[in-house]
Amino acid sequence: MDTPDLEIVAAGGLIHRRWFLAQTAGAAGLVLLRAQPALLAAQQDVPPWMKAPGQPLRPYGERSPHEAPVQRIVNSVPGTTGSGSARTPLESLEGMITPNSLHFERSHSGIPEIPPDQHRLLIHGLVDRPLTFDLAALSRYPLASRIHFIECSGNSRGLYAAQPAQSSAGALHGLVSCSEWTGVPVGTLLQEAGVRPNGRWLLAEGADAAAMSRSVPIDKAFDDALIAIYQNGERLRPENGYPMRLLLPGWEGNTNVKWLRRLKVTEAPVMTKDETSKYTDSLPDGRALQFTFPMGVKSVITSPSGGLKMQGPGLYQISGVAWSGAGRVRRVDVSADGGKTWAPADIPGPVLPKALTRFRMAWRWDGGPAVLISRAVDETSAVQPSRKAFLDAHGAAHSYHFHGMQSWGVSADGEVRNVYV
Ligand SMILES: Nc1nc2c(c(=O)[nH]1)N[C@H]1C(S)=C(S)[C@@H](COP(=O)(O)O)O[C@H]1N2
Ligand SMILES: [Mo]
Repeated sequence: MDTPDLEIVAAGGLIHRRWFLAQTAGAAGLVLLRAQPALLAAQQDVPPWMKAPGQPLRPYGERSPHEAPVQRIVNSVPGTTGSGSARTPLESLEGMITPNSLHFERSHSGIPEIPPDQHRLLIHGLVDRPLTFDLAALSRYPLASRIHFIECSGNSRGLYAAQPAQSSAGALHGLVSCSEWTGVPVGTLLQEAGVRPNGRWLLAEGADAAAMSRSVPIDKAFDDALIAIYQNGERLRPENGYPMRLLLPGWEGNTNVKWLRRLKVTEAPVMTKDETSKYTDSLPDGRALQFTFPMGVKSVITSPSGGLKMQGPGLYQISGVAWSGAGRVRRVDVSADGGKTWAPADIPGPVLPKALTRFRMAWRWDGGPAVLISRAVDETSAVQPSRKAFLDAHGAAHSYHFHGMQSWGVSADGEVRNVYV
């Protein structure tokens, strides 16, 4: 199946990213991955689904029943209703967009069932004119559409464990998803309300039973914050904040307040329960950092993934996602030998700021043990740290904002496992 002109760029069989260009350009000397010999006879048989008309048209789409095993990974806190999270099965998805039905969910007190005509957003506090908006009013403002990830700052927390947890990419890292969000820039609404000169922060409050609330510096609101009312073209899903949520691109998931009902302009942070009891970062000297807003530069290999089995030696396409709360992903390096040698992955694009970015790398697996790692670099030149470097810098009590590298060990029998290097 292989041809001799594969350009090996790093140990363990990593192949130069030019290989992808050659493939998509249809260049001569194509290296076919897994094409089967033509089964002409089989194509001449008329399958049952060609012998009668198919299913009726549907008013709202459903995926193929054969894809039903692709599910969010649900973990609710025992003894609560709806408190917990459901992770995106990253290993089952491709590209950069998360379908709405598989966007991760994280809720502190269940998903409120909100009739849109009974929901209001109030803007008050240090403003000249307090204002309220309903969904219909918001929908008439000039809308902006932007593709951004949301990542919970508790994502990848499993990597703090002393022993590597045996999980899939989604179970480990699936508290990140990426959508096209459409809504009204928060700055537009604040301008209409007229922020007083001493207005420096916003209190954002949700309409759930937790009244989840966070303080947000007002500069972020005027920079790129949205009141999102559409998600991938349709209205938000209830679990993602219907009818409206705050979207703070690149900032820790928790600040993206769902079911948004109030923005109060204040002089200083309000110190809500959600920002004092959680989401602070312990330091090795016992102190703690509060308000770590942008999410660090990060990448995850989603294929292969823990829990999957390799199909024998040969050519594979390593695939993964990278992102940064600081802007665009500039480069992703991949290693197949546990970090001794690296080569840049192919980034086919689009590459958008604060959005999941797909990378791929061709790999000839020789059937021996290998350790696959990815490392992202963003446009500010921030480099994703190794797990060890991240833990050394933050100390044992830290439990949020993990963005160190993760490694998949591939054994000779084809098992893929989370390993520490
Ligand atoms: N009102 C409200 N907003 C909320 C939450 C919540 O429980 N209530 N959870 C927060 C957390 S911790 C995260 S990570 C994100 C998750 O957004 P998603 O559920 O749309 O993925 O929403 C945030 N906004
Ligand atoms: Mo979160």
